[in-house]
Amino acid sequence: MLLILLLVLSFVGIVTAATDPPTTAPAPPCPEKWKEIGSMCYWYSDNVFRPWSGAQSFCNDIGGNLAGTTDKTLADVEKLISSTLYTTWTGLNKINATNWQFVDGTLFLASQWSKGEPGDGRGNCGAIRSSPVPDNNGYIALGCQYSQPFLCSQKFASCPDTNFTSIKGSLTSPNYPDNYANNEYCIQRIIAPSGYFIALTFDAWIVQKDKDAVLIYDGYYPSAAANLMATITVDPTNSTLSPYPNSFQTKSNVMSVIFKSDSLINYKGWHANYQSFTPTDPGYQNGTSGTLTSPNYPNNYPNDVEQYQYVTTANGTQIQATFSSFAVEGLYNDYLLIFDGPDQKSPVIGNFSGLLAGVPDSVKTSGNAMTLYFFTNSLINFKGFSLDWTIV
Ligand SMILES: [Ca+2]
Ligand SMILES: [Ca+2]
Repeated sequence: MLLILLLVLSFVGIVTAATDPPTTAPAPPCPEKWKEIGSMCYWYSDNVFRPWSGAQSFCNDIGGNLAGTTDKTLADVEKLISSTLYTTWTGLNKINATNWQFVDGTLFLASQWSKGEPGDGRGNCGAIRSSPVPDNNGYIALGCQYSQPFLCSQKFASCPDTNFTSIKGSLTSPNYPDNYANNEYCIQRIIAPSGYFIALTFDAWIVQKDKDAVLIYDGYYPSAAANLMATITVDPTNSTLSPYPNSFQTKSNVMSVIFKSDSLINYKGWHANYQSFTPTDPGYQNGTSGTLTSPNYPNNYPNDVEQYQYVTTANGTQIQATFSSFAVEGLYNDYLLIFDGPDQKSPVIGNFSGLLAGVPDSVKTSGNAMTLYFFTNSLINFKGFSLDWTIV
């Protein structure tokens, strides 16, 4: 647990705000050149002709299937193909002696047949035609071997904007741990109380590299105040692969996380945990002696604190630190870490929680730098600590 925390903390603070202005236009639900009808995106092949199975392969290659329609979308789909004189392949095909089915799973209703269809022995694949004569509209049965223009469809992204207001929690890609869909565009916002910051840490990442991405903004997206912190397409949990840190920390009380997938190929997605906390700027001391305290000391420290304090003294000196007061919620719910060196990568010389009786009178560094890290969880606070240091 502590190791994970330390790994997380080691990344915090690396990220700097990018200067790219956020775009505020919502992304269209369908990819370019696909038309939105109902809850689906449709793509018409126009002058590309294929036999039915070749048409299905073509649709698969661009992220969809041969199209299905419902009674509600049929008329709009007919309009989409009204410029062609050809009947157009759809995903309809005969699966046994009496039943027809769309390849994308859409339920086919017999009311969509053109008058007199399907007829006997006309073929096992379903094409659609658009005619000025209403009786000739709709589906006809045709031999699957004929090369026809065709119509592909795919679901469009439909994850709703979601705001999270609890102090800690997790975010995932849609459907996680099942695969996300193509064409997703999801905005998830973490909104903490005023005065809080937010840290987000990924713990699972299987996303199509360079094609599907998570964008992290410091601030409310979309708004002019939102700063793009990162556009992640490479596994942030793999520090040897990824140019990104695995943990992102805002400097405001809102974080917006956008997930975008393109029109092809989807994976299991990602999972990340977030934690809101009271920001406490790091403290820096130098010279020959001083006093370090928890925030608000001698009043109780706040919940959700993460605070670093750094002491640096002259070369060749060591630092001896003596507790005059220590009252921190025990069992490491809240704790003070002391590092023997200039940062949190230095060896730990103390990890203290509880009351004064449980901590040593003093600790001593081996060199001229000491780092303190104070963490408090979201419940229960005490008076905190006061630590006098001096060079020796
Ligand atoms: Ca993709
Ligand atoms: Ca606490």
